[in-house]
Amino acid sequence: MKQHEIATLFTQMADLLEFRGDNPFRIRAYRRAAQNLEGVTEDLERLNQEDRLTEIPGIGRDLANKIREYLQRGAIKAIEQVKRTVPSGIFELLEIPGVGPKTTKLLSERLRIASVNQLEAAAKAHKLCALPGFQEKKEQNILKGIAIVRKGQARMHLGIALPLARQIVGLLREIPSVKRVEPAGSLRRMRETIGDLDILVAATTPSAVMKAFTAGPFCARILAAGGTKSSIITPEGVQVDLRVVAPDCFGSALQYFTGSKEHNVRLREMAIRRGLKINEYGVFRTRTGKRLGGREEAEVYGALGLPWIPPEIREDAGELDAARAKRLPRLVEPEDIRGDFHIHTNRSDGSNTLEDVAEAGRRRGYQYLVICDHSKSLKVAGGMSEAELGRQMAQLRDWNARHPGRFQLLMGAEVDILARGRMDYADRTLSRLDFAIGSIHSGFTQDEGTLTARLVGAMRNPYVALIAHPTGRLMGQREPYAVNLERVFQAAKDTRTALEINAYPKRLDLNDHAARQAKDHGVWLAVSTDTHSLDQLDNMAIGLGVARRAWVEPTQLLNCLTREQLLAWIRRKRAHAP
Ligand code: DGT
Ligand code: CA
Ligand code: CA
Ligand code: ZN
Repeated sequence: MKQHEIATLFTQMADLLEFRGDNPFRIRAYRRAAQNLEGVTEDLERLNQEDRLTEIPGIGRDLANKIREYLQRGAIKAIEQVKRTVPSGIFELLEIPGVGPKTTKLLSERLRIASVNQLEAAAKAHKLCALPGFQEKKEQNILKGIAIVRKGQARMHLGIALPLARQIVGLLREIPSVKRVEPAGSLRRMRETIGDLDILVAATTPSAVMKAFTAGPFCARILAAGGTKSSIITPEGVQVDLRVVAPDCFGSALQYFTGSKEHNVRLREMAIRRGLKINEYGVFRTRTGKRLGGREEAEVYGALGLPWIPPEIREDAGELDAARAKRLPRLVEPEDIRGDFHIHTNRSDGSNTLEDVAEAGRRRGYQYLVICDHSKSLKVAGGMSEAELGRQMAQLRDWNARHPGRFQLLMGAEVDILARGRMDYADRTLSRLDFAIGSIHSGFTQDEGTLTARLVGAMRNPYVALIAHPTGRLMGQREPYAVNLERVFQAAKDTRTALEINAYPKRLDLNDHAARQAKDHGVWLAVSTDTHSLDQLDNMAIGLGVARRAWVEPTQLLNCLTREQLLAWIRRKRAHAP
């Protein structure tokens, strides 16, 4: 995780230098270093010990020294110095979507704006319109951006919450008297955003756990510290609630603190009707007070005659009725996943070579990865001409030939959907691919009819197997664009096109709610990670969380097909096309 911290610092440095009007080469060097650091999969400490930091692309002697300094002191002097020359409110301004270093500079020089509040006041008073290049619209966009940032700051996405929770759980497990540790709350349910982390511990001496927790490296501030309950704030500003219970109550406490609140309310009502009482200490007979269980979560559900319900669907959205009728879905599991569909390499805007990506996919035990770099129109992301696509295809076939076996690469492309659903490559080119993805990367502000027609048009193309990130939202940055999802689902069903659950933590697109609707329409779904650097292959777990929250079963998820079945699925779509 150190590489992400350093990459963030380097990006900050580039923004600050740009704000100050520094040398463009220096700015670009920091930006490139930041991007390449995100793609580093080897342990940075080890690279440092072996004096191999300069092997990272874009890292020369000077930047290597800065990385080393960060590994040793947790800070970089040169960056701290530059930071001191800039008012602290400038950092907040740079967080606002659409406000880059150039705009920030202009705002600061012309209007002396140095904080989000000042910017908000100026925009509301229409003072920004006077600036060169500013129009009414941009003023409105800035206000929207401020609202998005404020909304986003209140809750974090799973890409932040999951690694942090894993780290804390790992440290707690090392405390001697600790028997069991599980994250609970919205994180265990894999909600797309998380308010705070809830962690449950079973231990014989709670005081020792509390002490270790509040003295741990992840505790920056203590909000409350009691005998069995405490709340802290981490250095990142995240609240963590810890509960310690006796091992005998772990199951009932886990059930209680996993929620959702609505699910628990319904469950307790069911219990009361059966003469039972459920709380965090166990299941009891109301009349006699006899305890029926609570060590394991399944005992709580079992006492009500119900099968155990997976946390991801505990939202009071029909799961209790389904459990009672013994019709719970058989949710997709990590072991069902045989491949990933949307992988970028350094041919377009990814960080890794095709070889490295292939190795990583094979090591994960997959049967296939679909290599999908950008198509020619998307120049900002290094979109490929037909000739480049041909070279990649040759390289891919060559890799497959040199590595016969269970795992093989499939040739794809993430092809831009242009006006009226025309694709960025001609059908003749698309027909040579194993698997084409259609994506909208332009015209986000078009009206619903236009955007929906583009998606539907793309799905009618026999070679388009999957529509990527169907609503285009980016949490904290961009609202979904206007599409009529009902019509999209219908067209996906009619044309046998799959819809993506993009697992990139800021996207999660389709989201849980829309994915469940798609599933109910009989549409095929595919979880894909949209990997740009190798560690992002792990986001499969997050995408799987969305699929599970959407009640998706293996029979409707493309990832569960073997390679042969997938190729047959593609042939069926092609043959079916109008
Ligand atoms: P969050 O943190 O906003 O993302 O959502 P949760 O679900 O993690 O909510 P949180 O942290 O307030 O509480 C964790 C769990 O504890 C919650 O899912 C259910 C349980 N819980 C908390 N307060 C109550 C309550 O007042 N009544 C009931 N029945 N359960 C509660
Ligand atoms: Ca919580
Ligand atoms: Ca909480
Ligand atoms: Zn992509």
